[in-house]
Amino acid sequence: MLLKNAKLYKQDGKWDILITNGNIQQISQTTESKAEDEEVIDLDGKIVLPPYVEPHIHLDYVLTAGTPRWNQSGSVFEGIEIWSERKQIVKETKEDIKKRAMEAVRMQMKHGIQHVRTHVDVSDPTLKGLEALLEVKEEVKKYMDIQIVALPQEGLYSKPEGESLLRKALEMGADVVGGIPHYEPTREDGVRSVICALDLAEEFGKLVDIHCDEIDDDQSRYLEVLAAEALKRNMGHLVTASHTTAMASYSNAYTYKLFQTLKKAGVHFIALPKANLHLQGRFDSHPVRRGLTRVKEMLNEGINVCFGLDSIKDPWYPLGDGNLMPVVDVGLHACHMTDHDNIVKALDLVTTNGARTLDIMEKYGVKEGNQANLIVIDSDSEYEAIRTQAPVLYSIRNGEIIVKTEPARTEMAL
Ligand code: 17E
Ligand code: FE2
Repeated sequence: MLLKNAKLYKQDGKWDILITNGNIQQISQTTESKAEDEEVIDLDGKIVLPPYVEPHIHLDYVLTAGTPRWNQSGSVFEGIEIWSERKQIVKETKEDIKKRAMEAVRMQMKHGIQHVRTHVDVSDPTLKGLEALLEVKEEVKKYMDIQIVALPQEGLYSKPEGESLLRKALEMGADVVGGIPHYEPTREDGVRSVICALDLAEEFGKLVDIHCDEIDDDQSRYLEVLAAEALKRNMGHLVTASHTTAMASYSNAYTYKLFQTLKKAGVHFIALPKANLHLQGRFDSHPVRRGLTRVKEMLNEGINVCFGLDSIKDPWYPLGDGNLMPVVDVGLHACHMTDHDNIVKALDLVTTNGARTLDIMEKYGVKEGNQANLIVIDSDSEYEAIRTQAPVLYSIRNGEIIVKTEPARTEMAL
């Protein structure tokens, strides 16, 4: 396959991308198609990027909002209560969970995502959510790479079997150790849960991704524990802090100190702008806090931050269709990143920065010699791609077109 006249993301000029045997053989400005029957697609200057990365979603929760009830307060904690009730009331089979997850994977695929990190609730002693997602991971691997985080959603120390379930989940094949320290009964339990996650990650050779300080409480400071411990163990590059919304409420003086540890530790951050604008500030009267982590400030300090969606119609968040473009749009607004420089590099937040977080950089990127995994979006400039929320025209994986979308056409009198 030959992709002609591509604009490579953040590069000038028009490029031809020659794909053979599923790999990017050559990227040059003068490629002639070699074989007679070569499929040639003229991209007419449209942007080619590596596939989008969804670093944080809960595929076992998708499409469950409203059963058994809707989240009235809109808070994180009511979401956890509803999910816990649902597990008692709605007796789903593994197949039911797979069906919902598969629907969500197809939404993500349509929007150019080929790498996903999903959390899965391992508070449920049957671990059927994990079984379901392990099967989904295997069944969709031709189209999507999925990493699975074992998340003790109801807290590691709220039940005696918490730790053994987490350990079992890792033995069964979860890729990443999760945690939720701000939900543990006491501060000490929260600290213990972070240490436990790092211990298990070292023991099993896994990554770490903690739901960390997803609360509007300036006293919620598990991030410093996670980062300092990761630094001591020299494993910061394998560790991710998700949400970290309490950082929006920390004083600037404390944040200054915290950033010194974060920079040394090299931990990754996932901000979930749509989900957390919805979930946070729910206990405030005006002025209502936005409750988003300090994305711009961390990026300016060289700390890796990416964006994710978190939810598709679940007890925490009622909307979402798998598309990361609106997440980028909302995130830029909410984080005061609507300056020109941040707009033109915004797609980093859902490509390279996500890939760094998932620790997949070795194979990621539109480069000669890499597997031909890429997307084409309907825009010829980085700036316009963000302004117009450019849709994905092609998603190509291993040299094959796995998604093709015709742009919508409108006729107008003017
Ligand atoms: N679980 C949690 O603790 N927080 C969230 N935002 C979601 C699930 C979606
Ligand atoms: Fe989450």
